[in-house]
Amino acid sequence: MPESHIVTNSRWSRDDVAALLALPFPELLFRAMSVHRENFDPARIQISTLLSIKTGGCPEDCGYCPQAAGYETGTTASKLMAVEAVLKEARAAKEKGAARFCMGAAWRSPKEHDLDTVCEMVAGVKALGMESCVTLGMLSAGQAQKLKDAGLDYYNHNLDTSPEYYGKVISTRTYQDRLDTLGAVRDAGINVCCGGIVGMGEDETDRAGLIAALASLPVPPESVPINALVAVEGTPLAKAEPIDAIDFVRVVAAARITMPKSYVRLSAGREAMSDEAQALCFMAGANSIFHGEKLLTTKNATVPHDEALFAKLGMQPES
Ligand code: SAM
Ligand code: DTB
Ligand code: SF4
Repeated sequence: MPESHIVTNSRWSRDDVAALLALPFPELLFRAMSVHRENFDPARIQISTLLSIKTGGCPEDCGYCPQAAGYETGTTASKLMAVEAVLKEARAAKEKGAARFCMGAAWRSPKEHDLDTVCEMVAGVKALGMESCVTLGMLSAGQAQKLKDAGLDYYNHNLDTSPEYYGKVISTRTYQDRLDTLGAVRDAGINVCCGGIVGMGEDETDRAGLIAALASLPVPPESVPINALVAVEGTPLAKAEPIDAIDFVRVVAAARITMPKSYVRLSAGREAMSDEAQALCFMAGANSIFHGEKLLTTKNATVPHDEALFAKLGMQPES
């Protein structure tokens, strides 16, 4: 049985998390920093690189997503990349210091022959000595087992928002569908990467609901990506009001306090964030980023900018 199955989770209600989010900011930050220090070296950061292995043309209707076929976003749909082309990118990422290589596909769920190709990619990334992560949409138990057998380390599948706000953003799959996929991944013994997006017009209760849902999974996710919406022209959320930077830091702090042993990843949205806001996120317990010029289809903070920021903050990649 994988070690993660032994760790049982403490339950966090939405009210508990709402109370954390409402704390005076210095108090919240102090609590988050204390929990972070008890569990991690606060000067170390886990570096992941992201590659879109199959872009656009997705049949789902996630209101934030530039890859949904139903929205005019200017994203060009492509076929699944060839294994060798993906491994070339993985080698380049390794040379730039990435410990984990994450591959994303714009699918509702993978077809069997595509899954076989992704399994080859996973095995190739592992052979390079890197950790592997994929995000391919919904999975059955059998598909999760196939990925595990290929050596997959992490599967990313987000709850995205609170159960209550979810229906305002996505109609083509349910919250329960997502929980079922997360269960299949966990049961196959793959580490779970699961988080959400803020800045989609949700209120503080929804943010509390998202963090409570993540922290109350039967076993907490090993990795928790917190995305700030990248508002893309053509998507239903193109005009969403951006989240206030301090409110964003509060969400990161609540994730750190409620999931003390998880990596909290400052994911999409860093390009629009000031150095000071990112520094506050790292103080509040974020200890992982996506490094590289691009996320899946949108711009990320640039590599030289990140390097300068880490040098300023005296922070180093985890080896
Ligand atoms: N299609 C698969 C799925 O939805 O599970 C995998 C890829 S999907 C792009 C992965 C995650 O990216 C989504 O669950 C969502 O949380 C995040 N995401 C997508 N578009 C985003 C955006 N514009 N801003 C922030 N996060 C976004
Ligand atoms: C996650 O939570 N964030 C990443 C990753 N998982 C796959 C994706 C962010 C995508 C941002 C929009 C884009 O670049 O298309
Ligand atoms: Fe498709 Fe994933 Fe985008 Fe939803 S988030 S539209 S499932 S690529």
